[in-house]
Amino acid sequence: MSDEPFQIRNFIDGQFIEPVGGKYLDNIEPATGKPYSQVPDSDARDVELAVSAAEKAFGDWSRTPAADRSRILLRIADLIERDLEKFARAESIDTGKPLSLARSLDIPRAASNFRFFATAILHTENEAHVTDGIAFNYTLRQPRGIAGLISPWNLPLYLLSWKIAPAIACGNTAIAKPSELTPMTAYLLCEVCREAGLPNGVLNIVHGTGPNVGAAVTAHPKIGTISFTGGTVTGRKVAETCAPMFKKVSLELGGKNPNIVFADADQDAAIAGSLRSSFANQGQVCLCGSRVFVERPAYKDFVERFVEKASQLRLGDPLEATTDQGAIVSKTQLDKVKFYVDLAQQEGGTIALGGAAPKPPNERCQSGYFFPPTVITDLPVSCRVNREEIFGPVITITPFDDEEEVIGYANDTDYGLASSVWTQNLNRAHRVAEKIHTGTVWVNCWLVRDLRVPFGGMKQSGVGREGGEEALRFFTEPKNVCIAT
Ligand code: TXE
Repeated sequence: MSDEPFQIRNFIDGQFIEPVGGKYLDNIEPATGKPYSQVPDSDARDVELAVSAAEKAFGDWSRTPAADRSRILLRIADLIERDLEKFARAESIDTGKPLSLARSLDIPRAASNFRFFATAILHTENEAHVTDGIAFNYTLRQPRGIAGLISPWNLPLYLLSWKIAPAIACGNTAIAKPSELTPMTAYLLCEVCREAGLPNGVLNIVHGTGPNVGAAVTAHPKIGTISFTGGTVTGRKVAETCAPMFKKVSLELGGKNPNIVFADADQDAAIAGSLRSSFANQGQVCLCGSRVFVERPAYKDFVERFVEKASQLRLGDPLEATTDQGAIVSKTQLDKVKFYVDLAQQEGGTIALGGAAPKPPNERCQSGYFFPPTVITDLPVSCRVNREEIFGPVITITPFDDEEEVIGYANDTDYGLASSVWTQNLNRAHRVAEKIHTGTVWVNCWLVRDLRVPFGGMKQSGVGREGGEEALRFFTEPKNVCIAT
């Protein structure tokens, strides 16, 4: 075993190659705070190589029959499942999330993303319209060309596959830029794609920072379609670059999601569901319900029981089987979480649970980035902690007195990604779901995902929808052919 850290390579034209500039960044393991590998610090020159490869591959790939594209994507899904443990371990080490979560959620969902789109393209329907006595119109949905796919660090393989699968299933070629914080599973995916027989240049992965590589992908004139998932601040930069170039853009951004618990709800289910929606992946999921609102008659009991359950979540080394709460992805993100907990106390909040960095879970994790599940009460609804995305294991719980009041609270945010409503009153469930301004409303559940439904946010949570038919429409260009009769 050499002393040199393992160096990830870019994957361009079916080959693993060094960055043109020969520079690398340390890839830090969140659980230890120490580098465990290196990732290419690529730049626009590497993006140019990837564009050439994607351009060269587009002709044949776009003309490949859907059944053949489907077969390759199904093979990719099978190989991800074959190598599940290898992917899950890499994901856990890279992100700090519990290995159990990577094994049960992230990696299986990545395989299902490939499988879903591999079969979806076999059943697409194209419209036809007869203009009486004059013409016959039909719609051709054609691949758009090279797609630029930029993904974040929180669900690395899950969100990257959510973009790669539909993009290439539709006959496009792709240049993907994973987060520089969590590159490992993207690297392993390239090995699997090559083994599955994906032709060279169909998928190219260029590793590196946002400003050096992400910005180059976004600005490249030959990359006409951009699918971005990340923070709202960065999403705005992507949109500003794409707008004057008339690129097709999908933005899946941040959230500050309401989780509303009515007094008539099944409180056991609401508490169990709220624990997951509050602290899954250390609260680093854009869909987490970080603003909990509880109807006053149930409020005191909910807070007591929720805090008790949350105190039992086991914070530990992500690689240990008993761990429920792993490490925060980076020192930067940990500092952001600590900042908001301090701010909450300045804004008058009460720390009902957590609130301070814990002792390291073991010797190996002495210098890791850990923060316990934290519950804050007694905050004003419109304070900064209740308006700004924290993206960590920190939630607020606030009482409310009636439906109109809580809908006002829920909608009083710049975001509009997702929400949960817990009630056993069916009429109220439909009424509230209709009035909440979010792209997804879960009733008596959270993170139940059906890949056929449109998925995305309103307001500053994003533009466009991914998933299902929406994704197939996003990654294709409809052309109307009108034939005079
Ligand atoms: O996101 P960034 P980060 C939120 C969350 C988090 C914040 C920042 O609040 O604290 O975003 O997280 C690439 N042009 N979400 O730093 O910076 C970057 O390299 C093109 C919500 O991860 O948006 C990475 O690959 N690309 C989100 C990707 O963009 C650029 C999940 C995301 O990085 C770029 C993650 C640029 N100028 C964070 N700058 C969600 N909705 O799930 C950076 N990138």
